Amino acid sequence: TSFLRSSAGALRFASAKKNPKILITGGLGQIGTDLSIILRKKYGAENVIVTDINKASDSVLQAGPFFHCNSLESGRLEQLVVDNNVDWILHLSAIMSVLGEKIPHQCMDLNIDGLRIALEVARKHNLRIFAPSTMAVFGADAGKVMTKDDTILNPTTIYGITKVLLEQLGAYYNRKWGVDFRSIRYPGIISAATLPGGGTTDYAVHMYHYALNNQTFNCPVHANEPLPMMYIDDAVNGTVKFLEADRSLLKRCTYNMAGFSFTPDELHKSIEKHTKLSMTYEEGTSVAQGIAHSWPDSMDDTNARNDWGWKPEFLLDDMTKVMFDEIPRCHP
Ligand code: AKB
Repeated sequence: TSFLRSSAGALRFASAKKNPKILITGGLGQIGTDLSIILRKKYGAENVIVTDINKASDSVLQAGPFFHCNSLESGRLEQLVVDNNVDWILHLSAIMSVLGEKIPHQCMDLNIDGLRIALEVARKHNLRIFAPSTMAVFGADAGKVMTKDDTILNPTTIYGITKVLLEQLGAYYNRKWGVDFRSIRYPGIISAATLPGGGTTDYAVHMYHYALNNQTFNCPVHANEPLPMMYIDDAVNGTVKFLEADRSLLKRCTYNMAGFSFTPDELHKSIEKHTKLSMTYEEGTSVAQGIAHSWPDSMDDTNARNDWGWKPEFLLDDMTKVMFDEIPRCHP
């Protein structure tokens, strides 16, 4: 039981409200698609508002409230928050690593200005705000193996730089104004429902699709380059656990969250336990390979496990099995 001060200055009784009202930006993306499903199951469809700059499909429109929202339009986000009496913002819209290197200015606009707008709305209206970080905050000098929460953050990509800023700015809003800012450093996320766009770790999702379509995959990442990865069910279940954790349990705003690590060659072998996949590898150092090599091989998530009970369930072969069931179901 606690008292929160609303934007109008009135005291409201926080525990009286059973289900939080949640607004997701970038809700049609890889994390938002699956996260909104599980949050709607828990809290009711009407309590989870999905927003995105892209047009929603008929099935999305039928699943619950959807609003068009460009995260760079501050008035729009604030209006949606006020009109719908929102308690939590999950600010997911962002441009990822490989795309960010192609369009760095748009990456800075969306990842920095979009975040600043969302944090201001959270501050003004006393909201809990979650915004994802990533292993891309680490550079080659962070320590490759079991990279810790607290280490040197010298990212090489503009995406990684914007995410270091996200972590720092969120922590500042928390210190200065008591904003309940929370963030997770995700590894590469593998999912069936949507194709990720513009990331270094996208290669792994593409391998499943190429295997199912009987096509040869030309991998941009070297066969023996390990990267931390995670199956989407672990990512969204862990995220919900983190969002629901009592703030008093959290000893930091941002946590590493790890699943398992693999190389393209190890994923190839896991896929070939089910079906043949013909593969070639790009010659030399592609943009994705350069980025992948600057990231950790594995991440230490002891703090997330100890502070709020994070525990992944999927290993590589479990994930491969589910992906081969889920991709045909999601894309008939
Ligand atoms: C990317 O590859 O850019 C993302 C990430 C690890 O943040 N999937």
